[in-house]
Amino acid sequence: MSDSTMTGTKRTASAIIAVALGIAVVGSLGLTLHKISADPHGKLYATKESGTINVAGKDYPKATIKLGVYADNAQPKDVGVIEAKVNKQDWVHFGPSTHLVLPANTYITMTIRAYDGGERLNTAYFAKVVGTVGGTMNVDGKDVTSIPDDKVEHTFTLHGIPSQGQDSLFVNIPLMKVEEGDNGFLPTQDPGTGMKGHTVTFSFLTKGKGEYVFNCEYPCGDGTYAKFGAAMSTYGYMSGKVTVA
Ligand SMILES: [Cu+2]
Repeated sequence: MSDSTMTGTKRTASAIIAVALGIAVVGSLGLTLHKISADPHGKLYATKESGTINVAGKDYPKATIKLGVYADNAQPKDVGVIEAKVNKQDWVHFGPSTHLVLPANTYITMTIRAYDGGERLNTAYFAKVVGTVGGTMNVDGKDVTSIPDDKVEHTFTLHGIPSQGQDSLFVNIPLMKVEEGDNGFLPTQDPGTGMKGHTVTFSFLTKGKGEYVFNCEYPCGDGTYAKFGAAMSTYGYMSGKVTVA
């Protein structure tokens, strides 16, 4: 049937159907996007500490937060950590949550216990410590400013999204890999992880309120997109949100 033979009623009806279909498509897309961006594990709040610390002549309140990096869903239990919610996919992940909430204008001390193996970074830059107080991080009791770029398991890289009208915040922490032998991971020298990983501690200053993200810059996903697929491109594994509130 050509347009000219279509009656006014029929034309109206097909227009309504087209609009309804459009709403259905956009609506389900919106729901999918909302589901993807929802927090899979809820928020992880930094713990405020008493007292202040003086950095460059200014006093800051203090807060701490702890994260882990695990090779798969079985590893937390293996190393003595109980995860409240197990991930859908059996992938490498940060835990117990990938939505961190930090107080504004505060001296944050973060501890990451990292239990995975690794290889060489694509970009050696991410083997350097960036954005911490003093420019260092502490790895298993030793202060360092970088690690060899072929000893990296993952990175904790915190940054803003361009074009947002908020204070900039950039922190890069390379996480030392656990060496592997023929029968799996070899013991480390770190009693803090029961000799199963590395304990990395660092401090940085938050500025004003804002929404930031963190991700890993070591391509640890599956084969798609040069190892940037799967865990690297799915929210809640190797990336997450950081709300400064
Ligand atoms: Cu990673």
